[in-house]
Amino acid sequence: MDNRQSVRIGKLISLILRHEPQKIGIAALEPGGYVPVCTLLEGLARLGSPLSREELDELVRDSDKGRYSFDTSGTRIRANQGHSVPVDLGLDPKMPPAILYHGTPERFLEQIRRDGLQKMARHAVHLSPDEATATMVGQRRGRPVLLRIDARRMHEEGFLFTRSENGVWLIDAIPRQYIQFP
Ligand code: HQG
Repeated sequence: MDNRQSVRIGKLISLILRHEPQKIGIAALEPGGYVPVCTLLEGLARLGSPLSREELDELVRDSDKGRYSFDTSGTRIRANQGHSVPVDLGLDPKMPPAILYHGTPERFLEQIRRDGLQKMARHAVHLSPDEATATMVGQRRGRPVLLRIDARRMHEEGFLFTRSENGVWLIDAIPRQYIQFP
């Protein structure tokens, strides 16, 4: 598979595992957000994008953000984060670093100043442990602004953070008083 092909099929796999599992006939994700690998491969073939198990392994291994993972037996696969369908990723709450980062396009700032960070269409607000990643996330849709989140204080005050397998921090919402605006 060349790079263009793997990006295209990666997007289709993200769409299925995060947003539309019904595309391959799955009504709901299994606990942990998993779907059987064989169902995914059959579904991809039916959608006109056949993929071998070896190619899938390669795609999971080479995903630039580590977007997908297999369960311990290797028979089921999930997206590590980014879902819009209801999902219980089965992650235990973890102590976050003192500061976490969120990158967002400039045009959302006014609303975020008013309402804090909301999960919008996804199952959680996504936060990065470093500025560079957050800036990349923000610039997907415009001029990025970097927000610093006082995760230590939130943790001390009882907010629960989880961390996805690929290192993205997830939380329900960030009230505005914990956000440091530039
Ligand atoms: C913004 C990609 C107005 C929020 C990335 C964001 C990430 C508000 C947008 C992952 C708001 C939602 C997630 C409020 C939040 N008012 N706007 N109150 N609260 N927003 O895509 O964090 O490549 O759902 O700032 O790399 O941008 O797909 O979230 O701009 O890891 O693997 O609403 O998706 O990963 O956008 O990105 P998103 P996100 P993948």
